[in-house]
Amino acid sequence: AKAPVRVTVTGAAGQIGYSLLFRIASGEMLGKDQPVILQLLDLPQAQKAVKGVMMELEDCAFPLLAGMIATDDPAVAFKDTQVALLVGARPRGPGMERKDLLTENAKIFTVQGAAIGQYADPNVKVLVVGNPCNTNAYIAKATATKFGRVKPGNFTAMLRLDHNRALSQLAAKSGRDVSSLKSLVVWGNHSPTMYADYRYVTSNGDNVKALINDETWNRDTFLPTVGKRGAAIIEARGLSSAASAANAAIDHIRDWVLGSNGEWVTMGIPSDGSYGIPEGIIYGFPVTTANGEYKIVQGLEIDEFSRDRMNFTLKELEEERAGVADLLA
Ligand code: NAX
Repeated sequence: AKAPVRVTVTGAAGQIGYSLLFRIASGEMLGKDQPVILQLLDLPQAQKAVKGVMMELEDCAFPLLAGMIATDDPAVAFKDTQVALLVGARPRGPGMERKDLLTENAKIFTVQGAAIGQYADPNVKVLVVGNPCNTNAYIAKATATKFGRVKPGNFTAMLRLDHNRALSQLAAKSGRDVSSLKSLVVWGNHSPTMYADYRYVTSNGDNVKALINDETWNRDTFLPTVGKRGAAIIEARGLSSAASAANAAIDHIRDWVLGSNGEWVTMGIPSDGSYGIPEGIIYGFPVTTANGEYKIVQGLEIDEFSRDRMNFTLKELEEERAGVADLLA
């Protein structure tokens, strides 16, 4: 049997945690033959609720669940961890400005980044889900890499929910099966400024943009629908996306660890300068994955409309980075 993989989940008592943990423990993320140990981090006041979730995990009698711990100490939660899902974050409260949200979260991700940098497995794969996820990943990366053990490329942010949302809108509009759609990319920030780029999408060999043949739909319906989907879910459900976010996190890590078989997926990763995106910024790129590594899809033509959109979402990320710069100095 395989040795268990240590998986850390932060914000384990939250609503995404509740949709995520059972699927990790059942083998949907790392494979049906891969035992896991869950290391659950949440705030002191949430420890009782985490214990409750652990009781339910026990009651599933998952064959692959080789152990679990709950803690409020990042040093314990990230000890030897091989996969870390950073879900817990400070939500925006009433009257809180965007800038306050950024700095409150910067504090959390500096602490967690330092713990990852010191205690995690050096090859740990980190996915940041907690918002603002690109900039939180940037902060965790900047803090963790100061210890010289974990590489910057191990820090990623979740654009996969935007990617999956865009796929399903394209399937509905084109009348094609969602599973037939290949080669979508969502550039930039996980925010309404993201740019879902459908120019290269194919379905059974047909170009989907040509099938739809409606640029007005792209600009006035598709991009706003995907960009505002999170708000639409809150409006309808009274709570933010949780099961779909957990599903996207599973997709992201599964593809990173087990490979995408040559297909493109979107990951928020530190830019290497590709497509003119400044190095180090955590930006949504098209990647293929194999052997636990991701590689940016190169050579795509960037037309004027796309460049404008890519710059717009980049500008927001640069502003976020500037907003936390003094905390990282
Ligand atoms: P909840 O409020 O249900 O749960 C958050 C949990 O995190 C709570 O149990 C809280 O106690 C814990 N927490 C807070 N600070 C912590 C810290 N410093 N260390 C450890 N745990 C801490 O939120 P939920 O709906 O689960 O959402 C979690 C995060 O995901 C939010 O920031 C949310 O904005 C973000 N999302 C990101 C998405 C993405 O695509 N990247 C989509 C869904 C979601 O909006």
